[in-house]
Amino acid sequence: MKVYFAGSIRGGREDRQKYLDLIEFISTKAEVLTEHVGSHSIDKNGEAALDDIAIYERDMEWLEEADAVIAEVTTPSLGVGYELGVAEKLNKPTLCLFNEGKKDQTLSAMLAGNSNFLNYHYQSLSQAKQKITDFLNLGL
Ligand code: 6IA
Repeated sequence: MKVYFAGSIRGGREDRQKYLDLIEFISTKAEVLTEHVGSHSIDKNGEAALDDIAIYERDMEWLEEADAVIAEVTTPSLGVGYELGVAEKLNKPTLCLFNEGKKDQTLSAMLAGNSNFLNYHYQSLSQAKQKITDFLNLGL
């Protein structure tokens, strides 16, 4: 099974360690196509091994190839929102994880009100991981 993991890059990297932790967890159960999202070498301004056109084209190919999408959506990101819109149109089973411990963030109505996504509000990473396990076991 192939999973497309989405998380903020230019939207802000403050949750990067969470992305890394979740990606490592998902990797024990499935192939994660987008491991770089948790990478320490990609900061908000970038590592520019690929130009933006190549990044966009490669990510869209991976999204088409994916069996499922898991997005950490606490830090708002245009790129993650775009990927989620494409995932919806491609009918990919999609889990959106939102950290409700972050009181300064509120989930966009475009996700919160969208019944095509499985939206899950977590308080601890262990809750998020349990949801991922359920999603990968039951959601596909
Ligand atoms: O708008 P954002 O940058 O926050 O969008 C983040 C989302 O777009 C992630 O879920 C990625 O799948 C995708 N994405 C954005 N930038 C990249 C990237 N390198 N490599 C792969 N996927 C990306 C960007 C490095 C850059 C800062 C020079």
